[in-house]
Amino acid sequence: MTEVLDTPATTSPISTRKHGDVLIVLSNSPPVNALGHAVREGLVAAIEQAQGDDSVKAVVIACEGQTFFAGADVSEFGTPKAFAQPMLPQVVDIIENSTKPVVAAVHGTALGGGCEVALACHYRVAVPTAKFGTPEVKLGLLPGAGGTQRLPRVVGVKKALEMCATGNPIGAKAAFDCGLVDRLIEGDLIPHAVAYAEEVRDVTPLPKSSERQDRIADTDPGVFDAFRKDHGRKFRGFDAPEANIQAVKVATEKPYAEGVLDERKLFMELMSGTQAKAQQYFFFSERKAAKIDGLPDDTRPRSIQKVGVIGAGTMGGGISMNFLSAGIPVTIVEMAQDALDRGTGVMRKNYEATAAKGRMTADQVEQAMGLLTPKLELEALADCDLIIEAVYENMDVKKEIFGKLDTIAKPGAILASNTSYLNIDEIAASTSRPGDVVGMHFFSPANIMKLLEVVRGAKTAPDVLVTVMGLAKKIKKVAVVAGVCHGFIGNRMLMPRQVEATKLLLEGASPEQIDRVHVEFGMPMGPFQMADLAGVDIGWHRDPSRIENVRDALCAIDRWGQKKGAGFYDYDDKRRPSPSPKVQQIIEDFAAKEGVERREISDQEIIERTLYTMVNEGAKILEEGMAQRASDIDVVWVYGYGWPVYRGGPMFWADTEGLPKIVEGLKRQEQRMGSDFSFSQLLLDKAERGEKFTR
Ligand code: 3H9
Repeated sequence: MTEVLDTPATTSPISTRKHGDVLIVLSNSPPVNALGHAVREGLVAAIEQAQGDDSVKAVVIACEGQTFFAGADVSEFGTPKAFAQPMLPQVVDIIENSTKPVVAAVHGTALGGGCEVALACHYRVAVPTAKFGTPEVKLGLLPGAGGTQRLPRVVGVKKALEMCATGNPIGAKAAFDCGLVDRLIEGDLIPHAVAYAEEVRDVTPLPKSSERQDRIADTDPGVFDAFRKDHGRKFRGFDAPEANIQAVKVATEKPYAEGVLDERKLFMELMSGTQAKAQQYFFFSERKAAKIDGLPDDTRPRSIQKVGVIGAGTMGGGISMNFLSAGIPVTIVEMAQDALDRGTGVMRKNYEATAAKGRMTADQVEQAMGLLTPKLELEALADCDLIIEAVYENMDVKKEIFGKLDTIAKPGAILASNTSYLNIDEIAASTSRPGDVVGMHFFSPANIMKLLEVVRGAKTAPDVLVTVMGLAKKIKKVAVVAGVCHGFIGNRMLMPRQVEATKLLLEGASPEQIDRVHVEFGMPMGPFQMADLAGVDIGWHRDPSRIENVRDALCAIDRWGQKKGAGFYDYDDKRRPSPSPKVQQIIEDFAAKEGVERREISDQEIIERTLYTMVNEGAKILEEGMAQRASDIDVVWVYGYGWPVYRGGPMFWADTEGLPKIVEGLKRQEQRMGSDFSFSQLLLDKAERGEKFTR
């Protein structure tokens, strides 16, 4: 059969060619075939071409490169291009109204608008590795090109709710099982899609997703509330999940033509809100974080085939699991056999728990554990390409370990410390190769938390940085580069919050009030709930007779937090907290001893002294060059501490509040905060000049 090139690919990202009587419409718009204006225009032109050509009996839409359309072009949002005709809702209608059958041939990720294009096609075929999803909710949106109306009509209400309101994609096999995919293709996608198009080209009437009723007829109206109830915790504070639920519900109540109008209205409401702006900002921030400014262009990563981890405690074990799960062998070293056994036992247990939840097979557990070599001597790390030290926070101990590693590690091996506060340059100075030393600060539980702070020492070599950033992506972490300062980005910003929260207790606020303000703001927990979870005794001097603050007083009477059933709160046997009169008394006694006058504290004061101070610290981090950009700070706080992504992160939030307002609030509290506080000049300057931290 002959193939005739009708449109040269150079003039448009969309090209067409004929294979017999099937018109193949190909998109080539790297990196992810986002549905920007040129792509939309090209698609419409291609459908018109098929309509106008009697020799074309069917159409296949496919994409080149890594993926089928991964959605609307998010970088167009907020620009005139987003509204340039044809807009996506029109494009999908034009596809569905084609009088010739259109087959979507899907590989990679058909996401958002891409999934909507596929839904508008009369048929969908996919390779087994393809994924389908409507992740708009993660951008603070809903599928706005008929997706909320077509999807339930194709896959049923429950599946559509799950996909739209959580944004999680499904695999091709699941998509086939729920009716989203008509055929799974083994082998070359486009020839098989063409063959499929030839099979179905005479079928009448054309199946249109928008006209189907079978999957939504007799929907139990209770399904929506049940879904809300199941996901209430996860959706707390977010606007978009509820709008997605409402839009899917409309599909069950109104004809398609009316449903899409409701969908449009809900979409536009979300789009004009601050949450969508914050979430879209965050999407790009996360990707920007991977980019390191100012490195030589020819910097190439080192090869990492084998990793060593020193310390089989909670951190060392969690860190190791990241590499094992990614198929990278790990040698883990502990000082004593029982600690080594305990550590590896915990790792196995964690994997087995994941398998029990169906997220891993028993074989995968064995595969991962099979890549682990437990050892008792540092010399076993001699052949590792990267060695991560994860022992307790003590500079002398770390220096001793790095001194030894210097004599053991092979030339070119990267030596990393998981320290969460300590000076990487000082650690590096205990070796003869400071260029190979870097900080890799994982967050606990290290096998789960996505954030990795990569601490760049004064002498860290560019290729070491590039290697670690690349490796982070491989182990599914989001890495952010930080400079050497006490606590780096995340923990450094936690400090002023902690200092002011503790002072507020003495001045009259309760742990419950301070925690409530943070939770209402959208944090997963407040500072005292966090202290109880992590352990009130962290950093405690362990001398019960030395009581210098409320924390010491709690530790001295065994109130170490959840693990002891008591901390800032009392806990029942199901770890449910309740306010503690005893703690209240300790706080009041302390206030009296320190001569602190107690008064009513407003929620606004708590915000100003605990959140505005964090913004101020973030500004100091920026002006000292300890973070590359404000958005990196936001990535740290969203992924490391659960800052609500719908507020973008502390720096984006400060911008939305308005920097003059932040400065005004801090000035109001300046006197109360005393010598613990000093203004960031950058914050003052930006507020004065009417500038923002983020774009
Ligand atoms: C939507 O569709 C709305 C409609 O319902 C209604 C409209 C009316 N746009 O992530 P990566 C860029 S909303 C623009 O590193 P991976 C990304 O910034 C959209 N750019 O690759 C990066 O650029 P750079 C719904 C996009 O392989 C580069 O591509 N769709 C878009 O790890 C590589 O990205 C989504 O939410 C986009 N849509 O993952 C899907 N997507 O190199 C969002 C990516 O300059 N995208 N870029 O930093 C993803 O989930 C992942 O990018 C994907 C690839 C899984 C596709």
